[in-house]
Amino acid sequence: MKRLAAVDLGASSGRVMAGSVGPGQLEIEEVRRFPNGAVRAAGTLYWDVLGLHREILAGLGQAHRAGPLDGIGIDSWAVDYGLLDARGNLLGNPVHYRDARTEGVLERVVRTVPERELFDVTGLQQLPFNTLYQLVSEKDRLATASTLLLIPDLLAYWLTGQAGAEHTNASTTQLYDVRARTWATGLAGRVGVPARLLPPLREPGERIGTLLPDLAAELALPELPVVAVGSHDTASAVVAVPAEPGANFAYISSGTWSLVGLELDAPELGDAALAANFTNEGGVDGTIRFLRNVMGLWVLTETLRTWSARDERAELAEVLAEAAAAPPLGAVVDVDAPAFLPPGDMPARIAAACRETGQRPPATRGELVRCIVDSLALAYRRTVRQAARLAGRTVDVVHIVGGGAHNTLLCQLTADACEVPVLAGPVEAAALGNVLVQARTLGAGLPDLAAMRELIRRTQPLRRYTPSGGDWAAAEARLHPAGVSR
Ligand code: ADP
Ligand code: LRH
Repeated sequence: MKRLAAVDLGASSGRVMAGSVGPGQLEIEEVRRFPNGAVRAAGTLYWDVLGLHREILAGLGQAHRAGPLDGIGIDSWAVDYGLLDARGNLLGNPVHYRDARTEGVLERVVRTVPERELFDVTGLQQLPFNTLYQLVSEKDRLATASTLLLIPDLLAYWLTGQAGAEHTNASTTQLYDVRARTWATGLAGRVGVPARLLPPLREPGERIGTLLPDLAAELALPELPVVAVGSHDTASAVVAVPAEPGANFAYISSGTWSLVGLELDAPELGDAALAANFTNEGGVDGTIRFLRNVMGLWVLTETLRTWSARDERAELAEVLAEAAAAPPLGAVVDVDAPAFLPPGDMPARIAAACRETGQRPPATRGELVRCIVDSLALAYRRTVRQAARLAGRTVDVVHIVGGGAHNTLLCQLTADACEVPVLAGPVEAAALGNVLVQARTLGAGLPDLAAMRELIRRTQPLRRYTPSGGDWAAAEARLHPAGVSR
């Protein structure tokens, strides 16, 4: 048996999980969970990256005390980074991708490098917060920097002293050549990002290094190997999608964001994929994650936050029960509208979106939450269908992994909206994918993704939802009368 620590940092919470892997065996337990999110200071939204580092160290110590560890892997949300100076010191605090500093940057950049060309090289969807746009927004500060490290690479650097960039997360920067699997240094130069900032790439499964001796001593840990996993949380989550061999499956990695798409062997770079704003992110073992970002449970979390800021106490389980009892498909909104991206008053934005599309805004808490969950399921339908059409595939089953797999209303409505069965679970897919890739590196067998998924199917609780109807096409027509829009 190997016992492995998976550090998995989502945009809402971080956790240190301990996974045990042996022949035909896979168990995972939560060792430590801590909140994560934006911290606003002097008008800028930051991450508390040092707080995350402190929590990781505490979690690793705890995990090892509960049973000796054999390795450590780190995955996190994508696109964000820290800059280091020539001595390896952090220059400034990493900024949150929802910060307003990227407003208008994408529009400026595409005047220099047209969208078609950007997509041709990087295969990436246009999101205003792609690393490329974040870097351009702080171009004047780049002269003092010598290395850019994406969040999981930065945290691994603090554990091992080794700097590098793991491929799956590098592929989310829009500075990565999706076909050559190298940094797109020519593109970086054209937008004014110095190529010297981009560190050597490393494959998921590579050993990054070992815990620094002083850290190991402080934590009473051995000098454990730190292994590069699919360091983009979505890449690790897709590893743990319990797809049957040969199945025509789509996946939804449903957490703060919902990442909805297919696993392909090669990027899909046609005009239709560009027009539909699909992305080709790098997956573990050279796969391509052909997907689209759907705004996700963020809209619900932010709604709860808005209510609690007004002292209207609202527990998730309670409002979901009210939503389940509310009339179906009363009002729907396009959750992917840019208005829902920044933090703020989601109930007010939802009401405004309903009025704009000639619908009566939700009148009660239950109706509002029902509107969010219906709208998410509708976006899942739209995106799964688009992905299948663009890739020339059929989809017979949709896997939901991540925290959204706990949401029984959302899972049922997804089966209804997509008109195919939904298989929900595992909830901790990213941590499981992280553990499995480490386990392979450290000699636990598991030669390929199929073997990893087989182990997930055999060991993890999954729940099946069967389609039960609803007029989803009519709901879609309320939002996009002329067909699917971008
Ligand atoms: P991230 O990795 O982005 O931080 P997670 O995958 O942990 O996100 O998912 C968090 C979301 O999962 C929460 O915002 C919540 O909506 C949903 N969730 C978690 N637990 C439950 C639950 N017991 N019932 C319903 N939804 C849940
Ligand atoms: C999900 C995620 C997603 C990215 C976003 C920034 O946690 O990594 O895949 O697009 O965060």
